[in-house]
Amino acid sequence: MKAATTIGDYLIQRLYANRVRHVFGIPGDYVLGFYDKLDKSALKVMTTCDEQGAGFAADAYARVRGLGAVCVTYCVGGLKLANTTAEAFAEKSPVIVISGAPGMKEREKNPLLHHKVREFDTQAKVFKQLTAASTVLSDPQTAFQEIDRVLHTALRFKRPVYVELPRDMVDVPGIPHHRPVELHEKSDPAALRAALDEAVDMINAARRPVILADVEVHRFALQRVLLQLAQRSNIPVAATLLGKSVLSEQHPFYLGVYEGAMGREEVRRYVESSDCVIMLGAFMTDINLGVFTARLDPARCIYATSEKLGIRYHIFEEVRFKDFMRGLARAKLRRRRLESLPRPKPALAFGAAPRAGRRGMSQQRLTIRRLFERLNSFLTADTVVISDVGDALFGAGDLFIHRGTEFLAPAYYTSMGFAIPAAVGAQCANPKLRPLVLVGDGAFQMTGMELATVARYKLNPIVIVLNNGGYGTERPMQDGPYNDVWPWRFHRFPEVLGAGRGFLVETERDLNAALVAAEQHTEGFCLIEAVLDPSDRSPALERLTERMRRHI
Ligand SMILES: Cc1ncc(C[n+]2csc(CCOP(=O)(O)OP(=O)(O)O)c2C)c(N)n1
Ligand SMILES: [Mg+2]
Repeated sequence: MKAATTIGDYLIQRLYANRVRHVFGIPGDYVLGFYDKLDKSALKVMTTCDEQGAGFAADAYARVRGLGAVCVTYCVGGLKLANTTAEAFAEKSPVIVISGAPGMKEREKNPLLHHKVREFDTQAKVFKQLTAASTVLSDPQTAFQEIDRVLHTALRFKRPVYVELPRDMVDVPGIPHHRPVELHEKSDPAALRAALDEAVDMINAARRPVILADVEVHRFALQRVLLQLAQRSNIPVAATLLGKSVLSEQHPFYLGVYEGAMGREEVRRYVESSDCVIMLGAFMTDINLGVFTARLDPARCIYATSEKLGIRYHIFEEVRFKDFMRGLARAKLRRRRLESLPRPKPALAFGAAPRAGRRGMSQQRLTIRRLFERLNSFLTADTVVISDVGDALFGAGDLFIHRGTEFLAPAYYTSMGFAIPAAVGAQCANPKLRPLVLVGDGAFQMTGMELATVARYKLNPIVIVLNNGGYGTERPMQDGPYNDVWPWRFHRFPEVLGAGRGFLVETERDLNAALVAAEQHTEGFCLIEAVLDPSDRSPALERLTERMRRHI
């Protein structure tokens, strides 16, 4: 007779059934039993240096693969995931946060067990605030249903969920013959039809409609549908910074990144002067839309997300984002004449091809503008660009993402420390991708030790540390000694780790040599320390600072 499925086994089965193959985290006694199960399962445990690293890795994994998982011990580990879970919530990344906890029997007389904060449920209460659904698997009668419920929520809303697993429940069987509930959510057909009719009328009557594509197009894997919609109608597409790379930036109808005041002026003007902005999967956030400088009038907008569908001032209930987008892509939209658009031109100032000769390179000291110009010609379809917060993010807005190149960044929540652990997650999620990590010296200090995780699991990202001697982004707003950072010798990290290759880059020529070498060194990671002047800034940060100054 087949042994009954335990709660721990069921959780693992459901993760596997939803394409999860890696679980990031650090063990502890409250979760050791479950770690043993994970170790014996088809899932691979990825031990990181710090729980925050595990959280960021799981977030990036979820962004690339559709679902991610992190597993830690009670409070000392779990509470370190508060920040990464907040980010996953804010930026719509479906991460399953699994935490071990004291057993239900141990809790009976409310003893002072180690790692406990105030009450046994303190951590669960914290995560209730940070997730779309949470559960404590304390009852074998409901445990399987609870696992189904939270997973369903994560997949439906692309948000993180919390699963607490008391250590004495891991091996307890759940109810027999349970069948997992599959996710099949349908729109109300009449509401969908009415919404599509109204949207099509509005778009067809518009003089110059424009699509603004954001993060949910990516999260719901609707990139092809977006492409079809744009190709059938010839309506131009702008992306937000969070949604960057939803569409190849080489398409004739691609406009560029729309970021309000931060973005290029011609993109801003085009979007804001349109009489019909079709916002697909968009977030009305400040950084994403350029720190409150975006001017979009709801009367001219179609606003479709997984949570809300609004057409002008009408709100439609029971219409799924996927169905709406698919419906639009198939609808009778007027096919327009393709205008010549103010498209970004990829800067090839370093020579026409990535490995082209030495034309244009010099002993000039490297600037951030030239760094990004050179990177434009370095990207391939197998690159995933991962930007940390700082000029690594602002500068990357102007990068010219090729067909299939992915772009990951905490462009809304903007927590420093994302990029290096995210490289671990992204490469596990899709081993064909080689991450190109852009990280400031300040952000590197926070999670740079996850390079040890990179080394341990033989991953091979190319990490570029933008070393400008401190918190460069903050200097134009307000400067002081608090913005300085200790001058680490970043390029010597590989020596300390006994893995990878380091490069010190001070001139344009150094950069080119380092990139060519890094491209060839695929056996391990490469760390390129790019020395920049503390007062140097990317054109995007320059634009933002300039326009903010005018607004203050
Ligand atoms: C976790 C976290 N702490 C603080 C901040 C505030 N902050 C935003 S940008 C920045 C400076 C980033 O410095 P660095 O990584 O060196 O990049 P740079 O601005 O120099 O390009 C700081 C401290 C933040 N966004 N996230
Ligand atoms: Mg810096």
